[in-house]
Amino acid sequence: MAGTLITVAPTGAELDKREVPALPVTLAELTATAAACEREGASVIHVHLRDDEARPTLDTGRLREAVGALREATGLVVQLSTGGAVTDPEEDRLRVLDAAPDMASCTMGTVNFGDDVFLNRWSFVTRLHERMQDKAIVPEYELFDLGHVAALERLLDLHGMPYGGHVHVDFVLGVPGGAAGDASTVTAFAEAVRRHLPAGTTFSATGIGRTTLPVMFSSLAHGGHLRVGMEDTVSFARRQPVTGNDQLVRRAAEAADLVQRPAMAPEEARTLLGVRDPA
Ligand code: KMH
Ligand code: ZN
Repeated sequence: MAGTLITVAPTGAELDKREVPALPVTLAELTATAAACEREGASVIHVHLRDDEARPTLDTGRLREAVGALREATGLVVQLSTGGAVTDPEEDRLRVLDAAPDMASCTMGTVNFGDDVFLNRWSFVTRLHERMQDKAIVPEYELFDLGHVAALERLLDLHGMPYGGHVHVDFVLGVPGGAAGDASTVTAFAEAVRRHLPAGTTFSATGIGRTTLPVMFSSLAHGGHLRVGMEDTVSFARRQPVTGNDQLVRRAAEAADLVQRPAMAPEEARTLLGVRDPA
C-alpha cells in the first residue's frame, strides 16, 4: 500500500507575525521549520515568502535564495506559491516560476476569499500551466471549489498534461467563499476527481481553521494525501495555539500511521509527482 504524501504550508500570505509569533517569516525561520517538518514526515513544502517587515513578497531574488536554502537544508520537494497574496498582480505571480522551484501552485479559478477576491482568470491559469510545462516545473492544482475540477479537466484537454505526466491536485477547503471543509465535501471532490481527471491523479486536502481535522481524516479515508501547516491552521486544539509547523506535521504523520499509509520520504514524493532530479 502506498504511503501518505504530507505537504507543509508553513507561512502563507495572510497572517500577521505580530499576532502569530510562531509564524516563520525569515529565511532562517523558514529553513529551520522546514528541517523540523521533514524530520516529522513532510515531503513537500509550499512556500510563501515575507520581506524584512514580514509582509508577503514575490521578489524573484528572495525566491531564488529561498529555493537554494531549502535545498541546502532539506531534501523536501520545494513548491513555490504562485497564488501569493490577493493583491499580487498576475505578472508578478508568473515571474515566481523564474526562481526554478521543483513545483508551483496553480489555482484553477477565481474564488471569494473572505472579504477579498482571489482572482484566477482563465487566461492567467492557461499561461501559468503552459509556462510550467516549458520550465519543467510540476504544478499542484489548487481546487477551492467543485467547479475547479471541471476547469482542470478543460485545461488538460485543451493544453495538455503537466510536466512529469502526473496530475496532482490539492483541495483547499473551508475558505470563507469556497467549498466547505467537511467530510461530505471531501467525498464530493474525490468522486469528481475520479470521474473527470486522468486515471492515476492524486490528491491531497487541507481544511482551513477548525476544519483541519475532518478534512484530514476524510482525505485519508478516501486514499488521499495531506497538507497541513500554519498557512491554514494556527490552532492545534481548542484554546491551544500551534507551537510550530512541526507539531501539525507530527499529528498528520500519526494519522497516516494509523491508517497504515505512513508518511512518504521526499524521494518517494519526487517519484510519485514526476519532479525532476534536483540540480
Ligand atoms: N494566499 C492566497 C490568496 C496558493 O498559494 O497558490 C492564495 C494561496 C494559494 O495561498
Ligand atoms: Zn498558499
